[in-house]
Amino acid sequence: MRIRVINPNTTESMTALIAASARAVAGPGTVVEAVTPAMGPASIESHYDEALAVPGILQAIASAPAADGFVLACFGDPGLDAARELAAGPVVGIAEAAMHAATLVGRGFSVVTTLSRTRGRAHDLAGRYVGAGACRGVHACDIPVLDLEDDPGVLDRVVEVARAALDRDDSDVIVLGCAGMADLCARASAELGVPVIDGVAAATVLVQSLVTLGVRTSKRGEYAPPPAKLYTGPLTGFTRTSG
Ligand code: 5HY
Repeated sequence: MRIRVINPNTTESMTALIAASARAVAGPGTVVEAVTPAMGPASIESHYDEALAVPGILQAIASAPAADGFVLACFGDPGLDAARELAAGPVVGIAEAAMHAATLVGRGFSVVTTLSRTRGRAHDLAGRYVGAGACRGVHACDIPVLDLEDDPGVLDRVVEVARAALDRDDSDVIVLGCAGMADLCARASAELGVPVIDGVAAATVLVQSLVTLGVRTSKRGEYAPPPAKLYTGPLTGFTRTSG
């Protein structure tokens, strides 16, 4: 099977980190194709960034008709519903996958994310995916997304925030709130002594399982292909001639 893993921001080095995490859990016969959109924000840290990441994501979906499934590798799960309308195969966001996985291995999880301003989005997604009760808290380490790669103290900082979160939230699982934290997962879990969930790996495994189950996104209702429609200006290329 072929899984296209989309990094919704345009930073290639982050796509490489995401690819390594996805390939580490891909089964024999699963080809992981990690891609960087042709347009969008260098990182996603606001609603504005998220909104403007969506056209690049949809282009990356539309240009892979042969892919069996897709992973949206940004913790805000930007454009998830639109991507499900467009794609035939399953589309899973890393926040969605990580939160579901966390509920399978503990009673309550805490999210450790990058900037404080992204916490609201994580809470909203938790409410949608697993019910507000499962997510006991969302905590920021206040490290910008693109600094995660070169900041030598990032692991210590994430572990420090996670340890405080476990105590404060009385939680027993940590969810990493950014694709750029994927490479910290095993070391953080070893230091904390609790499950730590990397959404990139969790989403890759979930898509792989759905494809193996032979299930795809239902096209009966809300996720039916978008209707034919004219788009203008810079979005002309998104014009749809048939539903
Ligand atoms: C992510 N931003 O996973 C999110 C994390 C965040 O560019 N990739 C990004 O802070 O919301």
